[in-house]
Amino acid sequence: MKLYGMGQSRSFRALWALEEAGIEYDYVSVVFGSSEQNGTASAEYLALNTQGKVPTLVDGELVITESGAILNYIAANSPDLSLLPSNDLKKRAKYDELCFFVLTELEQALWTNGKHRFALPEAQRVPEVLATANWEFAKALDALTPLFSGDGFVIGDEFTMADVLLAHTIAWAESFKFDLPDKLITYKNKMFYRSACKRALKALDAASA
Ligand SMILES: N[C@@H](CCC(=O)N[C@@H](CS)C(=O)NCC(=O)O)C(=O)O
Repeated sequence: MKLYGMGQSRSFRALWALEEAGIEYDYVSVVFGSSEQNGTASAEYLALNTQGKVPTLVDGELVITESGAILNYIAANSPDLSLLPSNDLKKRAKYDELCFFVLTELEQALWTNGKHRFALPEAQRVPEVLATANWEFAKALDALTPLFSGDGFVIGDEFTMADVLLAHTIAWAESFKFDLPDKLITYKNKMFYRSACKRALKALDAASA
């Protein structure tokens, strides 16, 4: 498989997932907004990812461009069957619930904050929206925290791709200097301490060297 990504953006979820899954891959570090080779605005890249975003995963003829879908595809191709609950339907429902919550509630408030501080073209930024985005993030966090023991993994008693998604999103919130409950920080640190995550961080360093 070939993964196109940039640093610890959402593409890091996919890089970490590939390491957890034990799948061989090539990692291509892209340059945002550039129309040069490996730039997200190049015709070659836009042919793979029409939004010019990361991550993009290519497996033969198949191209996938949403981080949640990429994690599930990687897990489904792994010899480690526990990365994506599939036999136990109730466990799978809780896995899907958590992933959709992270992608639609928790992450969106963070992303709105990032878009209106630096990611959108300046003319599109609305600074007044930041207070609302921060309030929405705190609300989503309040909904998550009681459901989450802080010990072990987020779904059942085994590591799944939901842990990649949640831990990456908490790290993102931490880098944006959001207030986070200690138990979420402890959980994120434990997940980032996994050897697969460390290998993914090393692969990033190697790609940018
Ligand atoms: N829903 C997409 C979002 C992808 C996304 O917005 N990626 C950001 C980096 S974290 C990006 O490529 N931004 C560049 C841009 O918006 O031009 C996913 O989860 O994969």
